Amino acid sequence: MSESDKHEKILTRLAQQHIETQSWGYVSTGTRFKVFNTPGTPRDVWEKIDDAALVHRLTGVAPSVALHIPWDQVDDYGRLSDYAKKEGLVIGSISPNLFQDDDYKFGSLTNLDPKIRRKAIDHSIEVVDVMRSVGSTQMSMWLADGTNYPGQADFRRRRHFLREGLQEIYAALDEDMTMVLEYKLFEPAFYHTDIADWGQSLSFCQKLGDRAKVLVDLGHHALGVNIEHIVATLLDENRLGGFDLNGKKYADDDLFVGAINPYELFLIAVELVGGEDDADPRVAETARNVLYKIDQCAMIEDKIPAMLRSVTAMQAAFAKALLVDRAALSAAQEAGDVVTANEVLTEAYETDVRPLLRRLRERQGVVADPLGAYRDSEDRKQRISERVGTPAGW
Ligand code: PSV
Ligand code: MN
Repeated sequence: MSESDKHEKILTRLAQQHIETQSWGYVSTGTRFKVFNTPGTPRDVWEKIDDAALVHRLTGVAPSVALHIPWDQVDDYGRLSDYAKKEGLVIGSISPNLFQDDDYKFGSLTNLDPKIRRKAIDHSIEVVDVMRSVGSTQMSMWLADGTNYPGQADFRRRRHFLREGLQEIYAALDEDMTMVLEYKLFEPAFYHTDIADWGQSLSFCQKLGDRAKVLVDLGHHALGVNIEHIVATLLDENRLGGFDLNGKKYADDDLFVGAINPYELFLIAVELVGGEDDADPRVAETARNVLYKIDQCAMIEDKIPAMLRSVTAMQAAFAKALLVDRAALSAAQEAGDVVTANEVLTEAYETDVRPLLRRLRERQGVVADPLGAYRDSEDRKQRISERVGTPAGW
């Protein structure tokens, strides 16, 4: 294939990229020590939609926004969905919230009290109704459930409650809806988390049904864990449902994407691109249907610029992964030539893909430099001057 044909193929794939931004990435959040505000922060869900729409207008690849209920609760979800559509967006995945109620101190779906378990199930089923009203087909489920001390609870008993609860919620989904089930190593619980890793999530998904898949949050692993290997394994099991994209230095620090370890992001993209072209149609289909959702929280940074950085970092990671010379990689692997195999990867990683992305944006009719365009924009000035009053948070 000639260089220009190769670039054409890459541009076609990049034009199909779909990165979902999340409503709570536009609001003021922080640490348990302090929440700092930044000027221009949305005050309600409508303004969060405005910001997500702006990110899509600037990048051309972020046409959906994820919601979290009750953070984004409204009286009329039809109106919310129409509003998003008018702004050029659709509502993407929706998350129930099973972690911010006093009743959940000792767990939600794993709570010993059947009334509390019922409440958690009912809330999640209400979220299915919200999904129907806005045309969302993905429930993104994360549980904060866990314990802080050895002896605090019976692991297996909690696991049984959890399975029953998830089964009831899964059964409430329509045929065209899926559940993506997130895992997290620790926090807010420190001794054990009920779904602590990908294997535990996978085992629940296998019990639920084909429409339950694992969600990988890039911040939810111990340091040094090989996330690209997890991605490959889940692809192979046809159970990779999606990502919560962010950057992390230590744990769930929710920094913007690619800020800390862009090489890791690239290696993950290499697995995904490889999966999309896999000879096994089930693997290829799984890879093509992956949800790419951002899950970052701005603690000190301006939210829209941080979101633009994340979206463009994902574009760059994919562009580089698409540049990998797969034939040369296989040949080096076959020959046991580890140095060349690694060189093939770094060759792609070190390529400057900015000219390619500028060409892509030109074709998509968006600005060449989304972040630069936002910095100088009326949109930014207007947000800062008009959005006075209490910013939205959690
Ligand atoms: C939990 O840390 C988590 O990653 C889940 O995805 C929540 O929905 C989200 O963060 C809240 O920011
Ligand atoms: Mn997450």
